[in-house]
Amino acid sequence: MKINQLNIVVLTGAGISAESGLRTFRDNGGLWEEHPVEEVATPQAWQRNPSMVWGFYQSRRRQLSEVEPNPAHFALSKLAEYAKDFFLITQNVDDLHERSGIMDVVHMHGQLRMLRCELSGKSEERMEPSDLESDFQFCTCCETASRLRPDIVWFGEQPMNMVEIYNKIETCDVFIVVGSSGHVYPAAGLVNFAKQFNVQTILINLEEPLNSFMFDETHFGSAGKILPKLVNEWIEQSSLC
Ligand code: BV8
Repeated sequence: MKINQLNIVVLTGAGISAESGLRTFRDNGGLWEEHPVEEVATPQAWQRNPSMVWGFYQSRRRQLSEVEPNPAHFALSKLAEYAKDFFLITQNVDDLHERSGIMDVVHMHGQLRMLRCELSGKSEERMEPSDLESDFQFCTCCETASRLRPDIVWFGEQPMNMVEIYNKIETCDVFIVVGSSGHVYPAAGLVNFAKQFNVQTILINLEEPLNSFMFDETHFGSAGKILPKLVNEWIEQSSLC
């Protein structure tokens, strides 16, 4: 089938941002090695030691201005131009997909650029220099300003936009996963869900992830090299037939 006749859903993980210089979580030297999940990525950690959690996220928020999208991000924004329908889900909390030109990105685990009011639950973009200091930041939505938390889905919290995600996967033709170890649910289970609806499933990953057996087609290597080549091949094949 031609690309312009395909409904494509893509799920990305930390691996697609690795070549931009953002650390992944579970590779050697990954984020969780230095900062155990229980200490920085659970609601209990935030209650127990908010300064440690806040420092962990502020340093990652500050790093956003030091990195750029890589060829893998740009390959996906090119694919989005050719597909009949293109829906991008990311587990990543960085903004590299947006900065590579993809307009609608579904961040199922939240976003570093946003902070969330602990009282109202409202999220606001807070990336001015003063927002990135080590002090806690306070909301603009409450009469008495309340402390803001990272607008991130921590372990034990419900991922965002799941209804839309399941609906899009159920009705798509191709489900592509890029740069994810298949550790974290429900994200890692989305390929299983896709298989129930006879969706063609494709994996691009540096190493074999936990759920690689679920995929119809697998490509192992760096996404920055594989994705641009694959996308160009798909576009050429489409123009030939
Ligand atoms: C929830 C925010 C329920 C933090 C993150 C079964 C069903 C449902 C839940 C569970 C379940 N079993 C267990 C659970 C609980 C838990 C879970 O999955 N635990 C795991 C560890 C066992 N899940 C949850 O708690 C989720 N919540 O289920 O809630 C609920 C329902 C209703 C109401 C209330 C609650 C929430 C999970 C979200 C947690 N937050 N992130 C932050 O980012 O600071 S998860 C964290 O892991 C990151 O978001 C990350 O994206 C995600 C997945 O990691 P990956 O992206 O895959 O990254 P990783 O480093 O692991 O792998 C990188 C891969 O890239 C590697 O394979 C590597 O080879 C590859 N790679 C490297 N370089 C390259 C490359 N590939 C290509 N090119 C390269 N250059």
